[in-house]
Amino acid sequence: MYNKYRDDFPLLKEEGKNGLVYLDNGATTQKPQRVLDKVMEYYVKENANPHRGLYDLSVKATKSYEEAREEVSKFINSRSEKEIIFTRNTTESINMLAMTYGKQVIQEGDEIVVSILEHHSNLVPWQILAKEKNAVLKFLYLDKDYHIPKEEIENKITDKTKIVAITHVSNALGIKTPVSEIVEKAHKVGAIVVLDAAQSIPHMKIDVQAMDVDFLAFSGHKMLAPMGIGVLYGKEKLLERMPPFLTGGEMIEYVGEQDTTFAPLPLRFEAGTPNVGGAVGLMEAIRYINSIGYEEIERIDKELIEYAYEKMKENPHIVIYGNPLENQTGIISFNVMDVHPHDTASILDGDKVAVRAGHHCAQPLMKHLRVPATCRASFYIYNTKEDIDALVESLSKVRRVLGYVS
Ligand code: 7TS
Repeated sequence: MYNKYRDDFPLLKEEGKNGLVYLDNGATTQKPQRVLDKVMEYYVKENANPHRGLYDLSVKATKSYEEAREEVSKFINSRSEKEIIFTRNTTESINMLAMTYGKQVIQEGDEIVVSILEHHSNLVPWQILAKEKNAVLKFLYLDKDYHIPKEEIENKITDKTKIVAITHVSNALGIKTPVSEIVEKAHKVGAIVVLDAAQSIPHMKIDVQAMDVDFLAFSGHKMLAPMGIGVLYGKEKLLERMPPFLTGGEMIEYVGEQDTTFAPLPLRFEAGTPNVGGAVGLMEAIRYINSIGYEEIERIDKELIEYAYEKMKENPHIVIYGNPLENQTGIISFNVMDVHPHDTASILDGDKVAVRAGHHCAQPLMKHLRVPATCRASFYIYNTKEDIDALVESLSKVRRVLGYVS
C-alpha cells in the first residue's frame, strides 16, 4: 500500500530501513520534515525572548509566537485568540484548570463528574481537588457494549455538579464519548465541561463553538508537533474570572512592593519565558494537517482500523477490547490469550513492531474491565497495511515463542 505521507517523516524513512513498524501514535506521533524545518528556521533566524525586547529580533519572535496562537485559534474555531493559552501539554492544561478555576468554584458537597475512561491526567487533578474541598468525585461508567449510556449522563450529572471533565476519545480503548449529550446536560444544570482532546484532535475536527465546550486541552506532540507545547482553550468569560496559576515574569501588568496587577488574557496564564519554538512547530503541524484535511485522515483511519480488525480477528487467540470498528479513532486494544501484554510487546519488539503495553495511565478503567493491562496498537496517517501485516505476523508467533502448542 503506497502511502504518500510516509516520505514526509524522516524518522520513518531512516528507521524504516532497519524495519521499524511504529504503532504507538497514541503515545506520540512522528514529526514531518516541514515541522522540523520550521522549528530550525525559527532558531536560526528569529530566536529571542518574546514580549520583552524592543529590538527587531525580539519583535520577530513575538510575531511568530502570536501567529502560532492565531493558527491554533482558527484551527479549533475559538472566538478569539485570547482564549488560547499555551502550556506544556494536556497534563499541564488540566492541572492549571483544577488549581485555578477548580479551586475557585468547587465548594464542600459540590460534585465533579468524570468518566471511567479517563487518562490519569484528567483524573488525578480532580481527585486531589475533590479531597481538598470535601467535594464528591463521580464516575460515568460504561455498559457492556462500551458505551456511556444516556441514563448515566442523566443520573450522575445533577444540580450539585459544577464541573464535568471528560475525555473525547479514550487513549486505552479508542472509545468516543457522547460529548454533545454531556454538554447539554451539564449546561442544563449550570456545570461547565472540560474536554480532554489529547487523543481526538489528531483524528477529528474540533470546533469549540459548535461543541460548546467550556475548556479544551490537548498536546502538540500527539498531532505531529514537537513535545513541550500544549494548549488550554477556555471561554473568555471563564478565563477572565480565573485567578492566575504560575506567577512571575510575563504575566504581570504592574508590580509594586506589596501588590501586583496581572496582564490581560492570554498572557496572564503564561508566566515565564514561553516555548516559542514549540508554538511555531505546532503552527506548522496544524498547517500540514490542514493541507491533508480531516476527511482524508478519517479515510485513512477507517481503512487501517478495518484492515487491522479483520486480520486480527483471524487469529482465535486474540481478544480485542472496545469497539474499534465503530469508533475508528486509530486505536486497537487487545491481548493474546494467556499471555501478559508485556511479554507480547517485547516479542513484537523483537520483530521491530512498536506497540504500547500496560495500563495506559488508565488504571481505574483496567480495573473496571477486570484486565490487568492490554496491548495497544495506534495508527496515524503514515501507517500502511504492510505495517499491520507485520503486526499480525508477529502476533501469530507470540504463543509459540512462549511454549504454547497452538
Ligand atoms: N489525556 C489523554 C486522553 C491522553 O491520551 C494523554 C496521553 C494525556 C491526557 C496526557 O498527555 P500529555 O501530553 O500531557 O502526556 N496519553 C498517552 C498514552 O496513551 N501513551 O502515552 C501517553
